[in-house]
Amino acid sequence: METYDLYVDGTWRPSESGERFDTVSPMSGETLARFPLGTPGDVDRAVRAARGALDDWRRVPAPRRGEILFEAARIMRRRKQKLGELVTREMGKVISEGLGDVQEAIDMMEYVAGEGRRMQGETVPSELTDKFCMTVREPVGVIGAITPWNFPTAIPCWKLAPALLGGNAILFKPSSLTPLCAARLVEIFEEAGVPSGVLNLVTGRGSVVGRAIVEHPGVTAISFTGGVSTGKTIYAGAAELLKPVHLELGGKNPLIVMDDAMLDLAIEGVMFGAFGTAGQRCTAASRLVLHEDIYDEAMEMLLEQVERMRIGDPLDPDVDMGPMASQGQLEKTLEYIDVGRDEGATLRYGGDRLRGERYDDGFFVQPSVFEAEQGMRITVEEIFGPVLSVIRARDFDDAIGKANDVDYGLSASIYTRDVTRAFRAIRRLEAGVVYVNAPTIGSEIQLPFGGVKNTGNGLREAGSAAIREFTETKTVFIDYSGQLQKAQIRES
Ligand code: UN1
Repeated sequence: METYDLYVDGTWRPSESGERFDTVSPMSGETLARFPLGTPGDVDRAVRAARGALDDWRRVPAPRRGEILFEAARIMRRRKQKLGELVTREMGKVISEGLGDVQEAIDMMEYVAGEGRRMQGETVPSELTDKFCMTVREPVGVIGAITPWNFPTAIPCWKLAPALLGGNAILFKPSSLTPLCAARLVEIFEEAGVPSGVLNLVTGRGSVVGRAIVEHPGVTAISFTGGVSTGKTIYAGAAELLKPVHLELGGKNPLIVMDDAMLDLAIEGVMFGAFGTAGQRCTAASRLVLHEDIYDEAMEMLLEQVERMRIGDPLDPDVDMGPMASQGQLEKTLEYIDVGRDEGATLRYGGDRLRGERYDDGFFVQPSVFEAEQGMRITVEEIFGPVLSVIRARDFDDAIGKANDVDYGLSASIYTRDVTRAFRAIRRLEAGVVYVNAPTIGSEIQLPFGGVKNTGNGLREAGSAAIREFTETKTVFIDYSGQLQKAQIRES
């Protein structure tokens, strides 16, 4: 059994508690590795290491920091197959998606590495003679990166890569369901040449380690992806210290299919959007809004495909859906299925835990399809499982109204061949990411990612937002006139 330590100040060392937890395969229940339960004292040591490393790291020219990221991306490419398999073993998504997770991490590293030679500021004219105005991008300081289990390599890299490029030091606290993927990432950054103390890994409970990171005055800013209630706790805790926080929280994403849509394409998109990653994506299509004229036909096509889904060992390339990531996720999914039944939604497929020799050791649940009314709990609350609510819409306006009738706003999609409707939907859908004729999942890293309403706090990550998120703007005025010049104060 592999036993890991914390990674602080460039060395792997035990936590002061001496206690550990297991990371297990959601497929077989087998323990994959043991990790330390970090303490506030461990966080403090890591913050000191990060603070100590910051001065030298921020003075490394950004293109050089970028070269380290290019090297990390190269190592990751070489290990893509192994890492992808690890994602699948530790988290349970099917192998094609495990590899996709790693590819998204690589994409982000390469994108951000190139930014090392850009990191643009602004130059604008001054209102005064012989005066120069510009902005430069500077490190924020020590970043607390608190990451989820559903994208155990991609989401950490959305945060770690731009934070490193920006010249920051980092406290990395991964989900306790996927610490092994996190440790492998840290090893890659170490091998690529990230100096000691710049990147520190502290594993353990969110309520202990996460809280200590949020409350430590030496941590300058927090970037968090996860659930709404944890997000609110972090936001409130950080407010006390006026600490900048970036939050990427839940979704209840609608996929609208209009009466003129290419139905085969749309249903294929629904299958991938709703049941990819067993519905455990913030971007999952958890609501299918069907125009009433194609409702029956689309429903029939959908159910036929859901019945054919192959569920089982996610390492088997012929399997469509693996287990839920944890016992907790399985229970939450089953609870919501009960909620749906109780509130009168019609269960058209699924609804049960899968039993039998192939399934008993893992957290397997059937993909489930409800016919529901918009407004029921299963249509407004995030389930984070393979549960799809199908909602009937009279027309375009009704579909958009129902799509927007939730507190979240991450991604949304419409299938239509009518360009007018497509553009109207783009304008009217309340979401940070909108798709036309494609499912709600699969955002590319060179564009900003994030949502409106309760999905976040107005910020974005990835794309052009990545560097903004992890740098401060410094405004600089240089007066070379040799005299005191007064802005705004004029003769007339
Ligand atoms: C998430 O579920 O938290 O757009 C992120 C997508 C992926 C990222 C999902 N690129 O579905």
